[in-house]
Amino acid sequence: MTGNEIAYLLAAFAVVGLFVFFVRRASEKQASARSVRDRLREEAGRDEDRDRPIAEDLDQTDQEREGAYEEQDEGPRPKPPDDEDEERDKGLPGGDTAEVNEASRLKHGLSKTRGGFVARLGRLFSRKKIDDDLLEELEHVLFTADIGPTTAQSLFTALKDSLSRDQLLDPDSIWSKIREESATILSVPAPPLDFAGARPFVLLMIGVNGVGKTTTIGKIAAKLQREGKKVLLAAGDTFRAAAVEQLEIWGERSGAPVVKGKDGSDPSSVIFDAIKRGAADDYDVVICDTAGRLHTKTELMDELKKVGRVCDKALSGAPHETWLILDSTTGQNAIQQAQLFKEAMDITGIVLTKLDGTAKGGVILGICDEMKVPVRYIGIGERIDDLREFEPEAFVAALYEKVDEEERAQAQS
Ligand SMILES: Nc1nc2c(ncn2[C@@H]2O[C@H](COP(=O)(O)OP(=O)(O)O)[C@@H](O)[C@H]2O)c(=O)[nH]1
Ligand SMILES: [Mg+2]
Repeated sequence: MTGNEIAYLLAAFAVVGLFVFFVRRASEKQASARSVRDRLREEAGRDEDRDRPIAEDLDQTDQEREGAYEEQDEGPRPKPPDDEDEERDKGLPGGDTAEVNEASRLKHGLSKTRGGFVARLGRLFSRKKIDDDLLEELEHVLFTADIGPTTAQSLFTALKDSLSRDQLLDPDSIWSKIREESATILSVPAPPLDFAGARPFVLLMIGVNGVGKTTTIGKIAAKLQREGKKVLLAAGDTFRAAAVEQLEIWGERSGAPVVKGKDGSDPSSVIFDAIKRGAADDYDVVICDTAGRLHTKTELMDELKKVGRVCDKALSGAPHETWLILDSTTGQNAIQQAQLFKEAMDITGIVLTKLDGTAKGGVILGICDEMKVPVRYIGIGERIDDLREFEPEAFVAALYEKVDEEERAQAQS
């Protein structure tokens, strides 16, 4: 081969090499643009449901409301059981396995919340140098978390007041104090739940539309039926035809019959009939669904108060428990809702739903701290067994479980 030929060959290689290089760079750029777009789209989705104030929820114009109902009338449907469900419904094998599994499912359910303010705390404490600035940053993290300013303040004051100066420079001391204080806040004193305390035991479920009332009723009915209790459901959300249908689907799944009225009938009369039937047919528990939105906020509250009075008329002492259902994805708006409902109703328990789908689960601290009403159950998914009795210690353990790399990355992004 002559020198010229070698030179041509090298030049040809260089051209091919350059071509390949540019093609690869172009495709990498496209991929990264796509992932940024995906992320932005995801974030936009999250933004949409962020902090929709209850006033807006309850004071919509008729037109807006109808639009919302049309959407809802297609209706959330209970998830059909899948193989995993069937496995779970049959119960888990050994005691230990069940416990481990339970803890890991709770941990999994709370992973998004851990990716939120807990991961931010974790990052704060993973720094090599701990100094006075840390306190300031800690205060900032707490105040921008979804626990609400009142609770952030009380947590922060508790840390400053109870830890020595040395301890305040030690991440482990601060970390364990935060856990301890959180457990104290979450352990709202409450009498044990006793469904056998009345017959039938009347459980009234209230809360704004879409928070998960009907779903939670289905999950609780299934749980009680599994425990051998006879459960009757009252379709008290007579404002929307789809709401009755949705409750009926849950009734079929859990094996609990549903008492319903004619379209648009008075919710109180449906609930009255259900309680009377519950007593006559020897049911253990009657769970009452209610509407989450009427024409105005005042009307809704008046309606709920009336439902309460009618329960007592049907069976003296009823409702035996009134639970407010709150959607954790609405963050601090859930605290506002709780305050509003508490003014009208004697709330004896809270169910916090959708903890699986949000980084705002820290709001549970604010709810317990400000309401002093016990959280009875938490919802960690849409399936029939995605409901957990709320145990403060287990919750704190799962919430402050060491934040792993993946979650930290999620929090940083
Ligand atoms: N991811 C998740 N979704 C839930 C949970 N609880 C309820 N949902 C969903 O929230 C939506 C509204 O629930 P629904 O029971 O109709 O609310 P209601 O209007 O208060 O009766 C439905 O799509 C449910 O599947 C939960 O714990 N986790
Ligand atoms: Mg409903």
